Amino acid sequence: MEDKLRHLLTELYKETPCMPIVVRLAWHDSGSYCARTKTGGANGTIRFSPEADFGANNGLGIARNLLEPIKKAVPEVSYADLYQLGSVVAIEFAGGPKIPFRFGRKDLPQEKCSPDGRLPDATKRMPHLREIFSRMGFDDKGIVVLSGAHALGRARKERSGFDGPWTSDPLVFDNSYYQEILKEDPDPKLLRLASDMALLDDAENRKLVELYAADKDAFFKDYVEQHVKLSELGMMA
Ligand code: TBV
Repeated sequence: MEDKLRHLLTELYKETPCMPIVVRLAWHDSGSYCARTKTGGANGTIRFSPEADFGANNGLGIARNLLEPIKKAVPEVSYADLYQLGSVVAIEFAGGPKIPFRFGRKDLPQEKCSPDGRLPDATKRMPHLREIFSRMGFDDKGIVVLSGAHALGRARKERSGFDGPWTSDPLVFDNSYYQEILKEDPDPKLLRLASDMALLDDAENRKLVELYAADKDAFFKDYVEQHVKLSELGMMA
């Protein structure tokens, strides 16, 4: 099953370069996790209303529709596993690290949709990001590392209200996100959210940003660890 899924996902990315929005879909499914109540997480409920219609999830129906033929071709895979494997294959396809993958996420029913408000607000800075990410079980390092996924993709006015890519090649997964946010003279064509610049607010976090900007291998190594954790939130619940 894994080989067939990886093949179909790779064929999809060759035809339609939708890697960024699939990464965002997977993160918004798993990022609803609450470690205290053991609710939410990578459980496929993002495809049901009301969760599908939350403002933070605007546009993600596009990613779900692109993945649906793969679910039809391999019906034994759960949506939760398909979204997370889709993200892992997308990152690898875009030149990022190979991320180990485990199957076994269970799809939960519509009644188990997560409440709204569990994903971060792009207009806010570190105190808000800490509150959101610590609920999932991440510390500051997790926030800095996972934000590097913004090497991929762009914001769109009609989805989030923001506009533009974070890096000059939004279909390549590398450490360029960190290089861009450190620039004193930012490229006016590139996007910087308050939540991106927040990574420079604390000396410790800034040091990590500087390390990742200078050392792609260090970024990839830490990214793999944090991504596996993100992709498995709620899996054992
Ligand atoms: C898109 C918000 C992966 N993220 C994205 C948008 C916005 C944010 C644009 C949506 C649109 O207009 O279509 C507004 N990004 C945030 C916020 C933070 C942030 C609030 C706060 C820190 N993002 C992310 C993680 C991951 C992503 C953990 C994956 C691991 N997000 C992501 C991708 C894209 C967005 C690949 O959150 C591009 C999608 C940690 C596309 O091109 O369609 C960064 C973090 O960082 C918060």
